[in-house]
Amino acid sequence: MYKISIQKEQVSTHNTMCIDASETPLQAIKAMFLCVKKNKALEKNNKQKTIKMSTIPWQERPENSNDVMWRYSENPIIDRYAIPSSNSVFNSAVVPFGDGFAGVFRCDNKAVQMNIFAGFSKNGIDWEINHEPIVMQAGNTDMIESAYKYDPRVVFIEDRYWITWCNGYNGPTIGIGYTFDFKEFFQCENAYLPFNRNGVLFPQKINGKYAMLSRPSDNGHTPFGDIWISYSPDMKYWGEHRLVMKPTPFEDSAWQCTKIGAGPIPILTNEGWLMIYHGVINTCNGFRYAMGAALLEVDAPDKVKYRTQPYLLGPAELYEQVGDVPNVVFPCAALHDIKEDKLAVYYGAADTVVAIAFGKLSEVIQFTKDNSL
Ligand code: BMA
Repeated sequence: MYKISIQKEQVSTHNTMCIDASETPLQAIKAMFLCVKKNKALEKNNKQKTIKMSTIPWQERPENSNDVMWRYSENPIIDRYAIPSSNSVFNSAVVPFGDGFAGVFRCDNKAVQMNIFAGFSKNGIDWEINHEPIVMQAGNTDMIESAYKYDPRVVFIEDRYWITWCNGYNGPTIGIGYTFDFKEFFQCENAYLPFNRNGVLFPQKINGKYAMLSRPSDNGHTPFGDIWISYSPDMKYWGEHRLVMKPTPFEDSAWQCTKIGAGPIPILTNEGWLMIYHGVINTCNGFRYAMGAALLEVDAPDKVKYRTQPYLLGPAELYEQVGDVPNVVFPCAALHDIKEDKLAVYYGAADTVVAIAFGKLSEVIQFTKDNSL
């Protein structure tokens, strides 16, 4: 065994590759090269953090609206044919990056194969999406099989951007990966057994552990689904699974009576974790997806303090009602500015395009408290 002395914290998720697996001198040299490269990326990333963050996309509430959340007037912001190969671009995630924003986009191609693509934007509205999908290298595992990837979420934790997505490995489960620069990507162990979807990480450790919401499901169009939370010491082994919330009784709040799933990365507020989620009702014409919010206890996010009885945003505009799958509002990301009291939620519309909805953070929180189930 060839040991390499590199600070453990600096390469924590590369441990398997950098230290334990160095059986030959060649492997050891390769591993060292990788670690040095990673540390350079880390330094660069730390420098980026000192750059002033760009302002998030924003538009005031229209004068004729009393809604707690309202749509961007130029929606949809990303067209289905945004890249040459795409049939649709939807259910995508964005995050502040450098002096602008980066994102991971779900682009289904014209064979309707699902994959994730990196993209960049100065203002969070106009996006340049790479024409080639993300290529993963091995992160904390050698097994990076993936028949398909869809519905990504992205979050910055500690020193890197973590990505979760629905990963095809003998059925859908939760894939995890990370990047320092949105150029090189590393795939880790899947979090759970199939079948699972909507894996959403918290932006910081809770009681010393990484925390992730997810939605155990089936191998098809799942006619059920609760939100669960699980914890991990190392982003590899997940356990301490706890139920967070279930669909509601039909008579209480029918828009979320069939299944629910976490959406954007939860936001830490004075009233707890603001978790925006999707809720589904099964109708004569199939599933209808709308968006609601809940407030979870800060140190025990399996405890729901409040949860909206009415939805915050449901499919009502043409681009939400008409597309490859009609009547879908599917939030996967949010940018927020606590000081400015602003929230911008990115959602997939009708499984075809990407759109944005705005709200005042304080009003969304108050609405959630005042209209709780
Ligand atoms: C879910 C997922 C989402 C999709 C939604 C509506 O099961 O597949 O990607 O947006 O259905 O079709």
